[in-house]
Amino acid sequence: MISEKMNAAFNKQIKDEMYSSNLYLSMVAYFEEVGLKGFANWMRIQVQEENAHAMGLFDYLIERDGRVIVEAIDKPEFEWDSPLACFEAVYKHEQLVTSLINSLVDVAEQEKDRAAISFLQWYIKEQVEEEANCSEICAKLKLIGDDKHALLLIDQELGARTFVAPVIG
Ligand code: OFO
Repeated sequence: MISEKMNAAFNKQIKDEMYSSNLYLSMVAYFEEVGLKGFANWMRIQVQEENAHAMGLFDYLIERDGRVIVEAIDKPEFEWDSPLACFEAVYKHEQLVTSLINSLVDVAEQEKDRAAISFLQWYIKEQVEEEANCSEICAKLKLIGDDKHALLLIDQELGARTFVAPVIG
């Protein structure tokens, strides 16, 4: 069993992960529109990762005899001035998600839900990786400035990213 408060907090996080998925899907469309297929590929994989994060919480809630309520998701942004502006938005968003995961752990601690605290450790570690990945790409984009040739090299590099289904929990 899971407490009502914990159940509601999990449902909110499922919604927030699905928002992340939609935000990155919107970024796929942006990168496709500007002809950066490698960046678009990186974002497509990010969409799959966010779906996996949401489903990890979804399945966990069911396993704990909770009740999943699928909530409406806000419309994400869809326009950015440059690849750097887009990745800065990703970085900012992932920092927000880190704070949301921390708040979810706070609820688990208040509820003395040891099982949820243990399960959520995976998400805490994942956020470190999520922030590091986009911060690294932001740094590269800042470094190259207006160099289009270097941008295409980064595009090629990001085009090689493949999806590896995460083992959550
Ligand atoms: Fe689910 O980690 Fe990004 O948002």
